[in-house]
This record gives sequence, structure tokens and C-alpha cells, in this order.
Amino acid sequence: MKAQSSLLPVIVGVLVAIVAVGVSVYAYYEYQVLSAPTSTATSTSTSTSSQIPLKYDSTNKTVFLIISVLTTGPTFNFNGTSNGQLKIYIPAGWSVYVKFVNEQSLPHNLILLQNTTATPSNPDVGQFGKILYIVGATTSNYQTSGISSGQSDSGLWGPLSAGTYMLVCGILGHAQSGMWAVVIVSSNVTTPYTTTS
Ligand SMILES: [Cu+2]
Repeated sequence: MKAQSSLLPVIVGVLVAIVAVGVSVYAYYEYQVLSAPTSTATSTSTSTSSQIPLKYDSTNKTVFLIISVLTTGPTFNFNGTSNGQLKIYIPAGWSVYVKFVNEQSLPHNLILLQNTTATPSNPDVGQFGKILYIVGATTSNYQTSGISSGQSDSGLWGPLSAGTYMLVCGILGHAQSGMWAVVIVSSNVTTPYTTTS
């Protein structure tokens, strides 16, 4: 009994030492976990938070898209963006109900183009892609005609096959001046959204 009781402080001392080392190691790793990935987490949340959801009807597989030509920002703009900044992500096989509003006095129209070049490469959009749909003009007058001064026009486009398309204004020179956006139709997209990076 005497030998056991003299061992007790030693055992307690060893246990305290083990716990102390354990707490220190845990605290060290906690510090590493908390401090190290901060920059990674920030950049990840920035890219996901820039996704703006679009309204849609999943039963009818239809996306509701409003494109307005604003009187603020770049002259040749879609929703205040220009030169492919606006990217619209649509699930494959879905349709787009588009409402096009032009607040400027300068006429504009809206065309969904099966583009053959990554950026507009000709004043006539028909020269760098196939015109799939038009609102605000027709296939025979899109180079010169559009809507203006708060007028709107709308259309139902699709169903759209997977692929990358371009949204352009068809009036001569407008797309090359910045009036274009990118439409990505993909089976990887489950709910529609836009980005403006
Ligand atoms: Cu235009």
C-alpha cells in the first residue's frame, strides 16, 4: 500500500503532462486551420456569391430573362453590362422567355446567335453566326430596326440545345461596340443564373 500511494503523485503528474501536451497540439492545429485557409475561403465565396439566380418554371422548363438597355453605364449595354461581361447559364433542353426593354432613344434589338467567333468580328452579326431568334426586329430588318424609348418586346426561345451562344444587338456595329453577352446552355446547370464578372 505504501508503494502504491507514493506512485500516485507520479501517475497524476504524467496524466497532467499528457493532457497539457494534447491541449497544446490541439490548439496549435486549431490555429493552423483557422489561420491558413482564410484567403482560400474568401476567394471561393466571392466567385459563388456573384451568381444571380434567374426566375424559372421547372415544370415547363422555362427561364424568365429580362434584358434592358439602360441609359446609364456604357452606351451599348445589356442590363448595364457590355463586351461579354454578362453570362447567362441555362439548363440544357430548357427554353427562355425573354423580355427586352430599351430605355434609350437609340433603337436596339435582341438576337440569339449561334456564333462562330468568340467575339463579334463584323458589323453585321449575320456574318459571324447564325441568327436563331430575334425580338424587336425581323430577319430582314435587324441591321437597321429596333425598339426605343421604353418600348418592350418579348419572345419564347427554345428549347435550347447544349452549347455556347451569343446574345447581340443586330443593328450594324452595335455588337462590335460592346452590345453582346454570352449564353451557356449545359446539362451541368441545374437552375438558371447569371454572372457579370
Ligand atoms: Cu443596339
